[in-house]
Amino acid sequence: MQRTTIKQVMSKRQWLGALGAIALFTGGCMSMMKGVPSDLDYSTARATENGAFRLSYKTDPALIPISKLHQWTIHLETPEGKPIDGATITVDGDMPQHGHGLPTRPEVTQNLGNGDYRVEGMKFQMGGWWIVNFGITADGKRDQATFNLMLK
Ligand SMILES: [Cu+2]
Repeated sequence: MQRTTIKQVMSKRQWLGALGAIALFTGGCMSMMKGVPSDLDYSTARATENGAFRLSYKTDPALIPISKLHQWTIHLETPEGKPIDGATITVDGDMPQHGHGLPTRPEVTQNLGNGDYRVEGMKFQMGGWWIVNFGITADGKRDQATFNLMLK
């Protein structure tokens, strides 16, 4: 088809749809990046929402791979910095712009001691903005922390 013909025939909405399809084809989730809030906090260590704990994470490998199973190690401590062992921790991930979560069900599989915990089953199937949420129950308290990730 010739360009002039398309312009005449297609409505604006169709054009946007076609452009979106092209962007998705060429850039995957990158086409959605324009909707990512500009003030997101990408820090890997933070206080939990109600301030009950502090939580941080490291990934292995350090550069998070796409579509590949990998491990995280999280570190849990009191607001004063004392490591907490024996916590019950749940993991979940989501792409807020896409309405889908992780393809896996990651779990904390081991308390490594000194407030460290191994998380297995992490896998992100596409680049873009992800949130990873940890629900923590420890010392008779319950709190959660959400981390933002921008994967490429
Ligand atoms: Cu997605």
